[in-house]
Amino acid sequence: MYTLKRLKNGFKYIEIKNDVMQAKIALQGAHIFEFNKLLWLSEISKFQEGVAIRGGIPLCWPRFGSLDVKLPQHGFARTQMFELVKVEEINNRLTTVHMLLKDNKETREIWDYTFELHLVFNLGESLSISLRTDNTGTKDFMITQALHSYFSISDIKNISIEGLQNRYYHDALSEKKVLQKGTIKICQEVDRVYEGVDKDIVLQDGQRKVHLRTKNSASAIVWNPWIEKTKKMSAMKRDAYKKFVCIESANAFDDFKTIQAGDSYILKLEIQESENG
Ligand code: TA6
Repeated sequence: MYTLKRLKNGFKYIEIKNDVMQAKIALQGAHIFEFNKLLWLSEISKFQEGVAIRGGIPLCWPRFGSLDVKLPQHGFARTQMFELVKVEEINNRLTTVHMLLKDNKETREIWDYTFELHLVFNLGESLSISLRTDNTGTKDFMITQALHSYFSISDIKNISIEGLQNRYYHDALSEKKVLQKGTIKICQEVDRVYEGVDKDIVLQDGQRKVHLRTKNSASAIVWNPWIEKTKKMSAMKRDAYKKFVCIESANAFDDFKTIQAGDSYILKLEIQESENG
């Protein structure tokens, strides 16, 4: 069952429920901002056209980061209005949602390519996202992208992240390339782009485990702004850093993708939450 909702300022999202989950997805940015208790959402996030929601899973496309000065940080997709193509109740434990963004006058002004961007969510025992880029034009184009997932956690001091051991990362703070030794624990600002990612990533939070499995992604970002950076971030309370960690499934930096005219590229992510038992 799903309902199209509209806030007083006209901001539109859909609320989807079935026997195993409740989710909310904004049409702007095809931005899922609730999936059971999996995702963190800032209590002071704006829900306003043209402003990215702070939390959930923002879509970074056609760029991750701010390396292309002609494009906004993390690209324009997260502030573009997507079309709701279809909601399908496969059964009482699985609902799929298909949203679509096509190039338009505004996007062509800053990124002169024609494309279709298809987001398909599988909402059930787990959360799966398929991000398909179709190059519908006559010119090849390059993208970097990320599903910039904010995960809700009990407290930043309680968590550890497995699966990135022995992988190099670009440290955005020191601008150095560093080898990840062992499990990741966070006790300071962390902003790292991991490369050569070829294993599932597991976020451990006490007895709770969040398992990330990707397809066609060889890079991942781990980010927590910690105390000082949080003060500079929009739509974040001062203690927000304690309650979320971003583990972002990406094609970022050297993991960029060149999509030939008429071709497509699909990044897939499946997130499974479980309690150790
Ligand atoms: O993915 C990490 C990062 O690039 C950080 O450097 C920080 O800027 C974060 O994304 C949030 O960016 P945003 O544009 O959503 O405020």
